[in-house]
Amino acid sequence: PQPIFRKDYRRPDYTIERVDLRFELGENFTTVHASLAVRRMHDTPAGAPLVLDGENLVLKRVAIDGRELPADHYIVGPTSLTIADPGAAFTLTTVVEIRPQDNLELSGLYRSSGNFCTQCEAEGFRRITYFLDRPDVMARYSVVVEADRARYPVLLANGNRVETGELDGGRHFARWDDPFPKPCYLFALVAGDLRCHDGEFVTRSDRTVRLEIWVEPDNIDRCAHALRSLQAAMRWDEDTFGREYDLDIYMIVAVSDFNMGAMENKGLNIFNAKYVLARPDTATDDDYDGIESVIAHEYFHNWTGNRVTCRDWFQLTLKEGLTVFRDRLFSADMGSPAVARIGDVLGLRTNQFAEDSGPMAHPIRPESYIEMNNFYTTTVYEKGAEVIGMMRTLLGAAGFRRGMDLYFERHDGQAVTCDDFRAALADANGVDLEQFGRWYSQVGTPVVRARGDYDAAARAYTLTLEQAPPRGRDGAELLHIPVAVGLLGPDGPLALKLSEETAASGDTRVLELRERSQSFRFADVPAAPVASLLRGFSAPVELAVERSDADLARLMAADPDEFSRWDAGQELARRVLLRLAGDVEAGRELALDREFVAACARILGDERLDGSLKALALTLPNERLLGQQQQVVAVDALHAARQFAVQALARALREPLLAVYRATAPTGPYRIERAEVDRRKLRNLALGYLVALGEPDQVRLAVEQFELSDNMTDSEAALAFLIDHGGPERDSALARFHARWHKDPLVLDKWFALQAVSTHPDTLDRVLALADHPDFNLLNPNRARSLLGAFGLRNQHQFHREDGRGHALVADKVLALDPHNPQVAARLVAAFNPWRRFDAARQQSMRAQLERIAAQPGLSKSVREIVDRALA
Ligand code: B3K
Ligand code: ZN
Repeated sequence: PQPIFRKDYRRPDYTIERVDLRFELGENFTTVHASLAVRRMHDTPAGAPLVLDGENLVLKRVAIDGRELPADHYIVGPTSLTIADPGAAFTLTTVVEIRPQDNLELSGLYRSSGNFCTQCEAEGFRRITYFLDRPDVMARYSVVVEADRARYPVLLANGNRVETGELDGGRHFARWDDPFPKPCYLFALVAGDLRCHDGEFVTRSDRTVRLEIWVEPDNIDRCAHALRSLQAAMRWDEDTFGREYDLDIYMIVAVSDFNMGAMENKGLNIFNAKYVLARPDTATDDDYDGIESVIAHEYFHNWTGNRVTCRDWFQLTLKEGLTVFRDRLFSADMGSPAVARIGDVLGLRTNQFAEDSGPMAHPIRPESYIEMNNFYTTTVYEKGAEVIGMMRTLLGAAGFRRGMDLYFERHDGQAVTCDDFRAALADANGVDLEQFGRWYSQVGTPVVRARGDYDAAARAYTLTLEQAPPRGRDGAELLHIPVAVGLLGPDGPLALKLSEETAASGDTRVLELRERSQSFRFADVPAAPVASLLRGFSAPVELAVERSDADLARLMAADPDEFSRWDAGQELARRVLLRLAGDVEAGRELALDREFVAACARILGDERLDGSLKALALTLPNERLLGQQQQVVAVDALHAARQFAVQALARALREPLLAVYRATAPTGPYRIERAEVDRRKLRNLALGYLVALGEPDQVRLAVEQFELSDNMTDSEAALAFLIDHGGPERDSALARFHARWHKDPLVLDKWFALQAVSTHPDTLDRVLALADHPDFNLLNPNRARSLLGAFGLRNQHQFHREDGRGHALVADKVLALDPHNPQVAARLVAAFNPWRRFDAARQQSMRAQLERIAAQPGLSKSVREIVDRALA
């Protein structure tokens, strides 16, 4: 397959203004009637052919303005329908047959739990009917859905339901009209036996919007949190960005087979059930948060994505980076901003930094792709959100809002580019974002070096910041980087005064680094300060600065920026763990740094910190993050070092940890509220350390918690620790959990995932056995991810076993899945991307698996693209 390049963008020759669809849904096949009002673009030469996209369609009829098209007027190719010289404006009618029941790719129209549903982004609509399947073709849709009434009592599509009725043979229909022009990737249809949890929202201009959450009948008692989240998101977007919802109805449907998290189809979101369903006994605190943020994300797309959409798929971050940024602002407002930010940054560093330094590295606005679905990446989403966040930091909250307002004013109803967005921000504020624009085209994580000089006589502190290109990418152009800085004096944070300023104010300054190297001079600094750099993680860069462990300990204790306190602690922990890994490799005796233990003890006892922040601060950096800091990832030594540190910390802090565990016992039934979440986070952190001691008394605490808790947060945590511990307690807990939950897919996914991420040395054998478990189903994306995704992408130590058995297992499953669901297989095969980062034996093992996959005849273009890039 040939790549498609951003530079080759051309507007379409024809556009489609109106779409009338009729779906006759059936058990053996589905017939799709389409009437498209097509118009030739004014500068398209007369006679230019109309080339429509289509995939896996059986064409039954094609007519123009009601007249059958003679066979020599069109050509049906494997992925297209070409019509010679169709005219300047006409109605094209096609009738095609499709087989949703055989659609295991879960792209286009498919079946899940017996119901019909769709997924069209990025290029699934062409698997439903012949169309100009590209986001810059925006049309008004009218859709009739016909189906058997008994099996499919509920018939949904985008927009407003304008007509329903009975048909012969026990069938019925519904007609839906969507008044807003949209690209076809936002088309959606659902038919099935579903129940509705409903509510409403009154907009600020006093319109009542009906809210409907549709689920399979058994799940009707798990929708309340999703509805509340939706209402909160609607209110927040009005308050924060002045954006009001535009239709009279907003629907969300939860399905069990879904390739990703959710989809923002106009007025009819379709969701992975994982991001809708929650009940205290089935969903954890983190699940509740995940639901809140994904519901909000899809809702926010109504303005950033749907009303204003992307001109072409290279612009994906226009809607995704921006919408992730918006859902993060929302989550920060709903809960703890510091906790939210720490979570974002952990994810960015663990996943995005790794992607950006490996074979799949690409700019947030890619230059080329073979399979677009491979570019729904952490770079486009999360780094894209960081880029938006930097512009907000540079413009300030009010300036950013002005820019957003102008963006909507200029582009409502259009399909636009990232440059259009940046221009709106710049124009609304009269600033120049030209240099900043390079963030859209550069690859890799830039490095910012910092050096401080204190001049006691002048009472001045000079901070020199320097930017260096990402590792291995010399020649990269200079970026515009906001670096938020504070200074810590002996008695705490200093009020800052840059030498050009007249008076000191505030304790944070955003310095704008635009040159290779720039110096910033702070005046009236009474004593040598410790600099707190990149507060709030003000730019997605790697910070290189020489700091003593003592400086870090001081930042950890006294930085007023909660994110930076956490970050300083993590850096200290990283150093301690990397030194320990060195000791492991050199065969030296291991001992945990006393200063580090003391710092951890202080955090545990710090009254100013809430439980969630304590838990985050006391969680040691994961093995993947640690590996990124090494030339060659020392898989076993890192694992041994981290395991040792956990146990040593638990030994040193046994009594305070026990005290914390006792003091945080629940005092009533589960409640999903901030203080309670904090309490559970801290309690489970303490339990994890205690169980790691391996002592019967502590293991018993976990067994009791597992057996007595009334909620999934506490039982899942206890189960995870028991799995790592092993032994009979593990087996009996797993058996009980399975017996209780095996009919509940989302909970059973946890049962698989916990075993796949375990640190226990027998994990690989257990994962192998689980892959043959009767409840395992490779074709269900959630289940495949829960076992294989968790193992291959999150369990560094077991996946990268030296004997290569972990690699072989994942490669086998990639090959087994690829013929059915290439999108999910492509996500899984990415586990091999970092292969060059490992030692010779592991490199050879991974490379051999990549080559085996590459040699597979008929490999999908999705997996082929990833594997070819990895081997290149
Ligand atoms: N826009 C969808 C993702 C579509 C992925 C296509 N492979 C969900 C989201 O980001 O909101
Ligand atoms: Zn999105």
